[in-house]
This record gives sequence, C-alpha cells and structure tokens, in this order.
Amino acid sequence: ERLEENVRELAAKLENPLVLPCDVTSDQQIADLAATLDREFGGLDFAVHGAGFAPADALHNPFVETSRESFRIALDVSAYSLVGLTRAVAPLMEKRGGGSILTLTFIGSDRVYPNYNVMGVAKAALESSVRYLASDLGPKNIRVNAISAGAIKTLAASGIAGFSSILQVYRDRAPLRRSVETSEVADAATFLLSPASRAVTGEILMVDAGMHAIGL
Ligand code: 0WE
Repeated sequence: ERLEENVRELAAKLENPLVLPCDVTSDQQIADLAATLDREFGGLDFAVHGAGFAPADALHNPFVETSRESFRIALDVSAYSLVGLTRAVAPLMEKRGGGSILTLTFIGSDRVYPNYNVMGVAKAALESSVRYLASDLGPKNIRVNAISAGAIKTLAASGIAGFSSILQVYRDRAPLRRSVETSEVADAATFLLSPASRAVTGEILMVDAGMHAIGL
C-alpha cells in the first residue's frame, strides 16, 4: 500500500495499463491474479517476478542469529513465490505457444556480502528454482531465467547500512569501473523476454559491470 502511488504513476505511462494486487505469500491471490489476466488478455507472453523480502532484523544481525520465522518469511516471499507464480501463469503461456519468465537475483546467493544474510540463502534457492522450473516447462516452450544485477541504488537498498560503500567498490574495482543502472537491467530483460533469447533457459545472466569476474 505504501508504494501503490509510485506503481500507479509508472503504470500510467503504459499504453493500456492494468494494475492488480498480489500478495505472493497467498496461493489464492496468485490464482486470482492469473484468472484476471486470463479474462482480460486471454493469455500471456511473459512475466517478470520482482518480489524479495527479509525482515529487517535479519539484515542487521549476524546471519547465525537468523530466526526460524525470518528464514521462513525470506524463503517464502523471495523464492517460493516464483514457483507459485510460474505454476499459475504457465497455462496462460501455453495458450500462446510458449512464454518467457524472468526473475531478479543478486550474487549474494553465491558469495558472502556483509548483512545480505538470509537474502543470500533465499537467492540461492531462487536461482536453483529457476533451473528446476526451466527443466519442467521447457517442453511447453516456456523459458525461465534470472538477471543477477550489480548493486543499484534503489528504494529497497536505501535503508541498508553500508550500501554506499558497496557502490564505491563497483566504481573502484568492477571491470567497467562503475555500478549498474536500472535501464541497463531493463535492456537485458527486454532480451530475455523476447524471441531474441529463444534458445536461452535456466540461465542466470550477470548484469553487473563485470564484478562477478573479479577475485580480488
Ligand atoms: O535483494 C536485495 C535487497 C532486498 C531486500 C531489501 C530489504 C530492505 C527493507 C529484502 N528485504 C528487505 N527488508 C527490509 O525490511 N538487494 C539485491 C539489494 C541489497 O540489499 C543488501 C545488499 C544489496 C546489494 C543488503 C546487504 C548488503 C548488500
């Protein structure tokens, strides 16, 4: 609700906007969303999953202190939601002869970033889910991929202690000597959602100014 106005402002720039609610922890709301999309459009060509959340205390305290409840919430919202969403939209994509599903991840899934903590564990589960979903849905010509974006100054990141120092490391050490912009992630997303990437599935595409290639 807090961000609804921002979403509506963005959507108003589209040709034929339709804004619908979806709490991704609710199977019912995911089913309702898919039913409305089916009724309004009669099918779907692509879907972008951009949901991620861990309770704030889990991003501040040492990882070893992560509670069972914070772990459950982070994995439910950030990883299971892709499985639930994919299952719901797959029939709409089948009607169109296939489709492309995209999610967003971060390299904190593979390597330790201070304070990323249980989000890293959730992103590891998300990336593995991308591969298992790609395997299940490939025969229906539905592709499932992720973009692993470099650190970007976003609203979600603004509350994170030490985030500006992460951006500075990108400027100092990434092969391109800079961090990443949202428009650059959008361009990669356009590729993965379009037939230009028709033979690409189960892939985690690094859009990170080359930071992943650096050891030290
Ligand atoms: O995935 C993320 C962060 C997503 C996120 C953000 C918040 C802030 C508010 C998930 N849950 C919450 N919970 C809240 O209460 N990123 C890729 C951005 C990010 O977050 C970091 C990073 C980076 C990069 C946290 C610590 C270190 C690096």
